[in-house]
Amino acid sequence: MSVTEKDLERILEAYPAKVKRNRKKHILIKDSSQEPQEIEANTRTIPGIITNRGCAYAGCKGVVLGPLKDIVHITHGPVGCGYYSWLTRRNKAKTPPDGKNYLAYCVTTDMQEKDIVFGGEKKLAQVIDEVVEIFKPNAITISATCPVGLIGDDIQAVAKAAQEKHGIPVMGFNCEGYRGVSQSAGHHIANNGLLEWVVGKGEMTAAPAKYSINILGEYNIGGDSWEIHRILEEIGYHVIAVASGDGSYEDLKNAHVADLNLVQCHRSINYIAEMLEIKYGTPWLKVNFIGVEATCQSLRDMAQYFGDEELIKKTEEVIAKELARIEPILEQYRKICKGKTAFCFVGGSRGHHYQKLFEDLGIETVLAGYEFAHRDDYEGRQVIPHIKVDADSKNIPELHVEPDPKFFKLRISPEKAEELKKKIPLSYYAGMNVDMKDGHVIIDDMNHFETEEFIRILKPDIFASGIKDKYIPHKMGIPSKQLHNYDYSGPYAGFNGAVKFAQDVTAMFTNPAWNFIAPPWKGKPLLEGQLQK
Ligand code: CFM
Ligand code: HCA
Repeated sequence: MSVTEKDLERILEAYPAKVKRNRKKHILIKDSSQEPQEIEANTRTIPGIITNRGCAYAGCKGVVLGPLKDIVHITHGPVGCGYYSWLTRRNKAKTPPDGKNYLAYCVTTDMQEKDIVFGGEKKLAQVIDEVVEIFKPNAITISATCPVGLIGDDIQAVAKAAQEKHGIPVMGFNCEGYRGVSQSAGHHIANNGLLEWVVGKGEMTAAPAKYSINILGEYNIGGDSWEIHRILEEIGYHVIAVASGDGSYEDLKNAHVADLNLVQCHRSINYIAEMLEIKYGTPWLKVNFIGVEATCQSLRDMAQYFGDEELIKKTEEVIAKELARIEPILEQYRKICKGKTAFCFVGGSRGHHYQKLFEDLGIETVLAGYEFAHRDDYEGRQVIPHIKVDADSKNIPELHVEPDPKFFKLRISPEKAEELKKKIPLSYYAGMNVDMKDGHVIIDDMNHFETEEFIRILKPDIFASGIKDKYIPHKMGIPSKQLHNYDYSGPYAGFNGAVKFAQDVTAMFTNPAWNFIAPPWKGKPLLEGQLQK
């Protein structure tokens, strides 16, 4: 089953002319003879369309800052924003011996009408005092939600005064929901703040061990980063900081001394990776620990980067051991998964990353897309050399960073880093469009109407996406897997994660419940049809 240009035309026909013109630019049928195919991305969703996107606050507080466990994150705004970003993402964290893990708490100023009318600054200052008294955290963040920006509370002034009063870092993030067109703008705001106020503030002046690395853009959803740690530590890497899954203010302060930055989710963290390269000369390497093949490739790229014979040997040993352990298990699941098809529509990197894991199991991704990625996530950085083409980069000012010569001396030259990047295929970040097969659909900011239409045509065996659209395919009789929070499961990263994923999707395919749901196209006429008779 595939989608033709005629099918696409028919789907878009339902829209008013202007909307049709807009949406057409966000949908591609992959055709490698046309490479590079351009797609429109990171532009405003048309009002009235049911999108899966979130807001700048979600990207800043929910995604990038939220997982830092020794910080109390205050949401300044009415209660809903804090409440709905409270634990739903399933970013896990272990409590360290000092007990500083505040992730289970939802701290908000709970603004009321009175605060909206007379201003919320006093209330915010009071909440900070209470937080310091009760928790004594290592740092505090304040994230502003829409009404705060509209009434003009000066959260930066409150943060500054509180920092002086309490003697701990208090960081204000102006991530009001309406900034930018999606959560992507919030990533950028959070990245700027972390580089300005956290990274580089630690005492370390040199890497504490051989092969010291940071893992950027990994959020420990369902325990992913624990599995990645397990593998890396066995090979002999030393992880200084993770941004930001199971991460902490204390670790992130010293991220500037690492030899190499791994970039797992490029979309949410590329700004920090690039600023670290400019300021401290730390090169970054794009990795993907989702999928067996992808994990092996990433480990090999890392070993190549350091170029040490011992490390290359140890990497191969660990890969061989892990594969010998998991391959026979995966082979059992492949018997059921092989030949099935999937839709893979997630935020800004998983729509691409998870195709590798499906592929490991013999499942082909026939439609994929991102909610809020930028063009470079689709087309690849080879094609689009810099993210400045994008809308939110115009709205969110770049943070000005200067090279710090002390750290440059510790590293390989930028020329050598460039040379290495060319040798290591994954480090040149190839986008989704590069990997998808001809005839398959690539779609940006897919909405609920289009979801139904494409399901009707392609009838996938599994639909992978988020909570907002999960029940559309369910009602159509198609199993649906959340790839944001993994429903209640995980980890899905690395070798053990691949096994867990195989087990979960196989259980979905074999669940007899689906036999009791008739998709609408197989059943009775729809209500409208009956009324028209
Ligand atoms: Fe990066 Fe993420 Fe994603 Fe993302 Fe997100 Fe997420 Fe996601 Mo949900 S940071 S872009 S803003 S990989 S929260 S852990 S699952 S949409 S694809
Ligand atoms: C967010 C967080 C989210 C939402 C998931 C979903 C997550 O964007 O604010 O819509 O299912 O991963 O928790 O992406």
